[in-house]
Amino acid sequence: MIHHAPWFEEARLGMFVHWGLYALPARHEWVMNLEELNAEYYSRYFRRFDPDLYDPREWARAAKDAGMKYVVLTTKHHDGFCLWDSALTDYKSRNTPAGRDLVRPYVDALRAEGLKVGFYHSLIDWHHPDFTIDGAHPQRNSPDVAAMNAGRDMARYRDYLHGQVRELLTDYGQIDYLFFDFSYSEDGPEEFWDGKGRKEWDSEALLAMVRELQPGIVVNDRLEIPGDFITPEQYQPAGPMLADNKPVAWEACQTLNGSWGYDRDNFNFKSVDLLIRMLVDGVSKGGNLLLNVGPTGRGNFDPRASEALRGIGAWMQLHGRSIYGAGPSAFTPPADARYTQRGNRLYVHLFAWPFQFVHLPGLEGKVEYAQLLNDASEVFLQRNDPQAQAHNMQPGAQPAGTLTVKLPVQRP
Ligand code: FUL
Repeated sequence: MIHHAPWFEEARLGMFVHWGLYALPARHEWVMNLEELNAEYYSRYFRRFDPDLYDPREWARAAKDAGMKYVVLTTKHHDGFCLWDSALTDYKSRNTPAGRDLVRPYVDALRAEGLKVGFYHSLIDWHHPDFTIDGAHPQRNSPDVAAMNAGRDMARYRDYLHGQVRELLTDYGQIDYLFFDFSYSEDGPEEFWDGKGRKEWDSEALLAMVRELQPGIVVNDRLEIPGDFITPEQYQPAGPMLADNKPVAWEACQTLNGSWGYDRDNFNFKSVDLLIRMLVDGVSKGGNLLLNVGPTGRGNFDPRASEALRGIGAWMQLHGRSIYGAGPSAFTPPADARYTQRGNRLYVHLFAWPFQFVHLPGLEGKVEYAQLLNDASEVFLQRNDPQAQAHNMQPGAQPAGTLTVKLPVQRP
């Protein structure tokens, strides 16, 4: 059963945080798998995980200043390392130089800033004996499915997974959001579901437990059974997303630079302008944007990430009204534009600034008054404003019903 939480679609913008041991190699959160690092090698990061600058209140403030309404932290990513003090494993931050549970202060900080609390939790675990080959390599990489499956005890793994999720949803008060994650391509190795479908973690029982422990929570769709929202990853869908032909809640998760974990030498950062267009594009199609930051091994944000967040925040401060609680419009925008709508307010987002008029199909006679959002200054409408003639608006041939709006010469 799908749970609708009004806050989620109202919020529209959230922060994803990928943080764990992989912040130390600082070359992608999949480094263990991509470079086939065995458990012994990878333990060098466990022994040195000492985030002396970790201050989740700063994370929360940065998110809030960027206009974000919720934050989602990797409690455990695919490498299996736990940021909370799980009773079910020793592979956790308490046993590193960090010496403590890092999830609790995160939860407290979000609540103090009035942000919704989200957890990410990996369904696969490259540290768990039932998910590795010979306790060494991440399981995914072996072509020998039979050898890999030999001796695996998936019931034991399921108990571990369910038990950890139970801890997270029992010990930290109200949790608003849960992002389960696994990542294997459709045509990739089928090793770990062994012909029984992608239910090795018993999705139905897991989801039922989540709902029982946190009745108000929203859960994503990566258990491979219907969730409360769909999670396009690093792409923008073409239009509203549908399930059974009806629009469903969705959230695009996006990186700043193509990597989720801190990736020091990757300078391929999206511009603030592009990030804002992605947000607007999503809202115009009824979706949220979950924008990722990968904190460093010391626990703070990379300056390049902070700068992007500040840029988004500056824009959100002036334009948040076109984002929060807004969604698609029934009207079709012209090229290089998106509409977002809230109630009877239509917001026209121009991705390219035209000179000097914008022509809006089907809107003639439908708009009472128009203004720029950033400074509330009036803009003239061609047909229904007596001032229009005085402002020399004779736009030329265009389809019937088109409304012409006169814009300032320069983009404000
Ligand atoms: C993927 C993962 O494999 C990535 O590392 C990242 O966590 C992304 C959000 O989901 O499936």
